[in-house]
Amino acid sequence: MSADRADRIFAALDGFRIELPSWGFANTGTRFGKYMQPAAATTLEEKFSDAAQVHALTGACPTLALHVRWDLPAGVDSTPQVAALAQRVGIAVGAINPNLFEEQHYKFGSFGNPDAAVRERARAHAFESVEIGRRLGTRDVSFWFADGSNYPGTANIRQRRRWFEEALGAVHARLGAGQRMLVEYKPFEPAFYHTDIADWGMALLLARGAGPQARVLVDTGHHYLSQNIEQIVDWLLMEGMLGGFHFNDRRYADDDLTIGSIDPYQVFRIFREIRSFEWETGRAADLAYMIDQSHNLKGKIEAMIQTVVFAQELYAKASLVDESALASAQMQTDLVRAESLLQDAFATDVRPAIREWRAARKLAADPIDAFRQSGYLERITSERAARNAAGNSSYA
Ligand code: LRH
Ligand code: MN
Repeated sequence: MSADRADRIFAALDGFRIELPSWGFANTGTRFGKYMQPAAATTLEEKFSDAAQVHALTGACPTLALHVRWDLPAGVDSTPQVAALAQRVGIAVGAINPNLFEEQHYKFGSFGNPDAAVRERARAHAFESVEIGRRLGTRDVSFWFADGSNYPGTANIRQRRRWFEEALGAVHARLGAGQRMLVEYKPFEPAFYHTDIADWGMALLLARGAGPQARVLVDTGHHYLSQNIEQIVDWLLMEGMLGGFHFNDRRYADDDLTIGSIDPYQVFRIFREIRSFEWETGRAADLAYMIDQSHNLKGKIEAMIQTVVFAQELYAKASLVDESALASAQMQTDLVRAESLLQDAFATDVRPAIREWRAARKLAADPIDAFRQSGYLERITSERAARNAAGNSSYA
């Protein structure tokens, strides 16, 4: 590989950071059961400890996203303990994700619930989540809503939009100067007739309506299979409304599989559009790269290491595209030349250069192998197995 290409990869990796989800280390399941892993994390301490392992081995994930009800049982009163833990472990707190789903009172929605008392409770949780973020000094409060309906005619879609606009505006008013609110869309699940924030356009209008510190979050698993996600990314970038990503992979729906396990070219195309936007505008896009996966069958820490390593490889490949050569090929409608600039970069084996980057940054050449040699898994398995064995794995 030429020195210039190796330099591009080194520069790209030095600037690449991806945030880990605390819930990716915990025993999560599907509708058809939860398979308990003896080494899975249950306490926030364990989630931070596992995240520190992944960061120590990959050098690319210094922050951990938290889900309020799952990680801060005492809400805002948990913040001093969380701040101390993050300090001690050396992993900073990342995006704060409110839980506006799961609890019984959210059966018919949260911000979109016809019951004003429930909408009030949802607002209170959202306000507390903003306050948690402010006290922990984190930037993003990341909102996803399960709100929607299962049967035609059972929900007033226009009225629910008006309730969302009011509530999101009220939340925005609570943001501190350095905070952002991210609005995540999803076309379906758990609602199977309509979802109140179902696509990028709805999220864009609601975020823009909420205020200048609101942005749209793109979860790669939240699209119909035939949608062109990188085109949506380009439109949101041009609107200045793209806040970040939840990366994962899928074969069918919101499968939350590990990045690149099904369609690695998809994430490559997204990274490439972002780098093309940065090349065109001459400025870095202000984006939060985050992982949102649930590891039901793979070992959770190995799945996370594999995910970060693969994201680094795809980002490195995207950095190899010569954007100026591509721009002229596009203008000359030299389709084959243009396409091959992407395919050549994607087909480039960047792993030797990444191993050199790891060595130069005093990181393990092979993070998965280093993890397997570390004995960490054996240690936490003996510490956690008894409690995880007691865990409830049934759906019903
Ligand atoms: C919803 C979602 C959302 C999270 C949840 C864990 O599907 O993508 O981002 O709150 O997964
Ligand atoms: Mn998500």
